[in-house]
Amino acid sequence: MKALQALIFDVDGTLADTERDGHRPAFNAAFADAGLDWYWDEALYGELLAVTGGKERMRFFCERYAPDFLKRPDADERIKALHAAKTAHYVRIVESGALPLRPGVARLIAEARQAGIRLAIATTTSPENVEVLLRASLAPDAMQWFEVIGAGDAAAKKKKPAPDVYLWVLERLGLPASACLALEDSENGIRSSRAAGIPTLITESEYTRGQDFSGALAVLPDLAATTLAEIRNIFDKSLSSA
Ligand code: XBP
Ligand code: MG
Repeated sequence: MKALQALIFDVDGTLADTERDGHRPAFNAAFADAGLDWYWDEALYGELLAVTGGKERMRFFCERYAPDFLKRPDADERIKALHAAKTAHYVRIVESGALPLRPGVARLIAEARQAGIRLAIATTTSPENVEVLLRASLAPDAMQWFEVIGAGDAAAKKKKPAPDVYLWVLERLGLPASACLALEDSENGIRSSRAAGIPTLITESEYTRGQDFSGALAVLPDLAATTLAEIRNIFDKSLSSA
C-alpha cells in the first residue's frame, strides 16, 4: 500500500474563507475605482462563483448582466486592468489581517511539516494572493514551506474544474496522484482534483455547503478535529478499498 507523501491544498475556501469578505469587496472596490456601477452583493457573488478565476468571473457577469461591456473593442484589456486593480485591493484586505485561516489548518500544516509530508498548493487564484495570505495569516516565511505553488494563469490553461492545475503540481512534485491528498472546499475544486486522479478530502465552506462532492474520501465541516493521523487513516482506508 502506498503511503501518503504530499498534501495539496486549495486556497480560497479551504485555507481561509476568502470569498465573501476578501475577493468580493476587492472586486467591488475595483469596479468603483473604474467608475462602473457594478456591485456584487453576497447572493449574486454566490451565483458568480460557478466560474473560477477573477477575469473569467467578470466575463461571466458581463455575459449575464452587462453584455454591452463585452462589445467594446477594449473589453479584454479593461477586464485585465480591473483584475489587476482587484488584486491590489485584495492584497491590502489580506494584509490588514481580515482573513484568518480556517480552524485546524495551521495545526495540520505544522503536523505535516513535522512528519516530513510534502506540501503544495493548487489554486485558481493569482500568485500574489497566495503569497499575501500565507505571509499574513500563516507565517512570514510560509511560502517556503510549500514545495510547489500552482496558481493562476501560469499553472493552468483551463481553470478548475479542469484538472490542469493539479496535473501541473503533480508533475513538479514528481509524484503519482495516488501518493497525494488534495484538500478542497468546492465542487469545482473536487472535479478538478479527481479529474487529475487525486484522492480528495472536502472541508465545506460558507459558499459551498451542500454542493455535489461525489468522489470525496470524506466531507468535513472543517479541520478543527482532524489530526494528521486521522487523515492518514482516511487515506489508507480509501487505498485498501480501491
Ligand atoms: C478560487 C477562485 C478564484 C478567486 C479569485 O477558486 O474561484 O477565482 O475567487 O481569484 P478555488 P482571482 O478555491 O477553487 O481555487 O481574482 O485572483 O482569479
Ligand atoms: Mg476553493
